[in-house]
Amino acid sequence: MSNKEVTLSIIKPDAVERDLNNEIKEMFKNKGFQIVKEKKIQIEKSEAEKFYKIHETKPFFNDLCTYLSSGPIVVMVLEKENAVLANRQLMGATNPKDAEEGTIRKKYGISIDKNSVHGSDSAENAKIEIDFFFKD
Ligand code: IDP
Ligand code: MG
Repeated sequence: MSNKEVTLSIIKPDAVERDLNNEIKEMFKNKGFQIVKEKKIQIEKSEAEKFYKIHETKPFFNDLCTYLSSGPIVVMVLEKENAVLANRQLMGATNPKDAEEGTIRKKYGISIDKNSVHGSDSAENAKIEIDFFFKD
């Protein structure tokens, strides 16, 4: 049965800063993702805190929010069969050191905090995250 899904992807500041937008978008397209919405923005730290609220008790929360708001990001809605899982697989492990060959984080990630991309971790969170950035 077909399960066309959408998921939220973010190209994080470390990758935008290195001009990797097009390379990363090509990796999505080559895997059959359609980029159905896209915008380049910079967010306030307070918005990053809302976006990453699920991590608010983690020791890295403050640095994470400072980082996500430190420069331009590219926010995208990706569509494909089983997009949430397919995107997590293409992204690779959170720590680029653990990411497999062929993944975005293996190729471009610098460190666990500067790991180049964000991707929703469930269909439910994808909806929340897409609304967060694209609700008019
Ligand atoms: P994910 O991005 O692979 O879904 P999460 O566990 O949701 O990983 O963490 C969100 C982000 O927080 C990660 O992408 C990474 O940038 C950062 N992060 C996660 N764990 C650590 C850590 O132990 N130290 C520093 N930053 C971390
Ligand atoms: Mg996550």
